[in-house]
Amino acid sequence: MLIQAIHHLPKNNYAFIVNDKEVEIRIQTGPEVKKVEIIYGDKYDWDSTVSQLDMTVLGRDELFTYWYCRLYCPAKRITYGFKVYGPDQVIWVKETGYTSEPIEGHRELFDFPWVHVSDALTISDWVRDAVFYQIFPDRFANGDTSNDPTNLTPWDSPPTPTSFYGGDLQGIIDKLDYLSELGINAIYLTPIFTAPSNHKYDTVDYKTIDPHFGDLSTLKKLVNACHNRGIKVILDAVFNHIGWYSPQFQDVLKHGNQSKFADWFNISDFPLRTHPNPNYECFGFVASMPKLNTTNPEVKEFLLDIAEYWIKEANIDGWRLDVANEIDHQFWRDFRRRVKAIKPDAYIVGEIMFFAGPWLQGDQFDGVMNYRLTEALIDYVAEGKIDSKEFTHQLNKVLFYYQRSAMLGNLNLLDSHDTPRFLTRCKGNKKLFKLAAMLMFSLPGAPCIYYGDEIGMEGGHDPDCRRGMIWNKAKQDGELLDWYRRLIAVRRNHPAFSRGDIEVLNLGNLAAWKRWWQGEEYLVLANPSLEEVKIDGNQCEGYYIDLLKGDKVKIDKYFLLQSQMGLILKKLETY
Ligand code: ARE
Ligand code: CA
Repeated sequence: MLIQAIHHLPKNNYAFIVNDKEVEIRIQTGPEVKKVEIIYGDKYDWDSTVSQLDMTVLGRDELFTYWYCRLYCPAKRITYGFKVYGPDQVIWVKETGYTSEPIEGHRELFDFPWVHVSDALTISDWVRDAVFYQIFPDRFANGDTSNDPTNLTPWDSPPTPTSFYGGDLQGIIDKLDYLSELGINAIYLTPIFTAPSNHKYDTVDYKTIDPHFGDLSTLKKLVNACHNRGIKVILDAVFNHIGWYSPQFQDVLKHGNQSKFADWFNISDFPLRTHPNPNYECFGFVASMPKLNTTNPEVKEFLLDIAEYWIKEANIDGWRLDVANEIDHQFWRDFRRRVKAIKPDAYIVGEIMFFAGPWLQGDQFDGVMNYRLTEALIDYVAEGKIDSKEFTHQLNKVLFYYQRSAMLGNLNLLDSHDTPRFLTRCKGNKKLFKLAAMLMFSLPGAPCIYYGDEIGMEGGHDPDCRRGMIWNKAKQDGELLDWYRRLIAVRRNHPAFSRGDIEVLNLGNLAAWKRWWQGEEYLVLANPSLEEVKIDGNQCEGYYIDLLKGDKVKIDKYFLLQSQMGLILKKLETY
């Protein structure tokens, strides 16, 4: 047995609170392990409470098998160890190490000392059930030509890094019928505060709406109109850096170390310079985006006040946090406290493209933009670089990375204003694009549609992925729009997809998983390959209904899934 492959540590994603009386425990082993038992009890009453339970396989990746179980712990505390069955050996795993001697007593075991629900990451219902629509305001719809910037680029010509199209908040208000018909129930707007660029990530004034987008009253009107339709609105918090033209940075440029804002930034020496490299910290090497010193209490207060201001003033429903992983954890802990104090169900979602476990422990974010999943879908569906087995491994990794509630609070996306469009990655292959969208809608985490994906918009790297939204019906892809409407309806009518558990299956060269919720069971199958594939194994035999087409389907070991096709099925009791 590969003893070195065995890993467990209390808390994090290996032991976490499910509810006030239940914890989930997970352990990693090598692939050869046949069985794992957990031995657990209350350390204050060990002899009469000690019990044992078989653990279940949660998933596998290329190296490891992950096991889990849920433990009911009425005393709100649990102490535990593991019994691991290898092919030729049985060992017991304790906090102090591995032994071939059976566990006796609790002294050397792992401990989950108390179930404090206040420490747990709980995701609000609306977030779990959300279907987001991401809007880049300059490019979505121009509802007020009187606020247009000068030198507009014509709506249907290709974007450059500096072109303006005239889109604004009134334009979004005008298109709410379209969004309601599509079925989305949440909107994420990239930045809308005063800033010189078209993307507005170089903020000048966090307390005013950029005049090309509208003003406070337009934002209030938009949020109210959305709320009346059951649509939530979140904004982009660009707190890692400020814009070159902000009064604070301008003051430092002018007064150097005599500026009262000198400590708002991290500056190596004065005077400031930008060549050959900036002598102050910034976002990447972008001199026009000086990084804010969020450990300075004045800066922190300035930013936290902004976070509260827009919730109080315009009643927004949460924040997407730009470059969230480059700001200190203490800042985000206070951010969460302040935001949740005024809106307990506000959504806080970080932009983190790497492993985000440390931010998803309950004290900082509700979720992250799940770019790891995006990458797996690109490799598997769009580019065919990995097969079903490898995709399943990647998926299990993404699922195992985080505790369960964080999985449900993540924002899943196929693309965004920072990446090429998914359809373009598929080289225009609609079958593959539809398949990827289907997979995203059937996985845990709120799906987020980047404006225009639903009507077949294409676009390469930034800025090409930021073209003007196509409103001419003749140029919209009606087949895709219909597909998206159906996917959204399936997701919203069947809570298993937004709230339920998931089990990833191994059915040969297919991606497959089960979802279930309150006695209802669902099966998702996908085959992006160029060949028809036969189901391998009998883990899902039975009768189902195809939720996208309405047909009845019988799944058995002879079932063939066509090339570049996917299915979302609901299990039927009888045929
Ligand atoms: C401009 C150019 C880009 C160029 C960039 C860097 O357009 O082509 O790559 O400069 O010099 C905003 C604008 C961008 C602008 C940028 C700088 O929207 O158009 O880019 O400002 O002026 C990394 C970060 C991630 C960040 C992306 C852009 O980890 O946080 O880069 N995303 C946010 C926003 C952006 C925004 C900013 C941050 C800055 O969502 O829109 O940019 O406020 C790989 C890497 C990632 C990298 C990613 C880029 O996956 O692994 O680390 O993300 O590519 O997509
Ligand atoms: Ca306008």
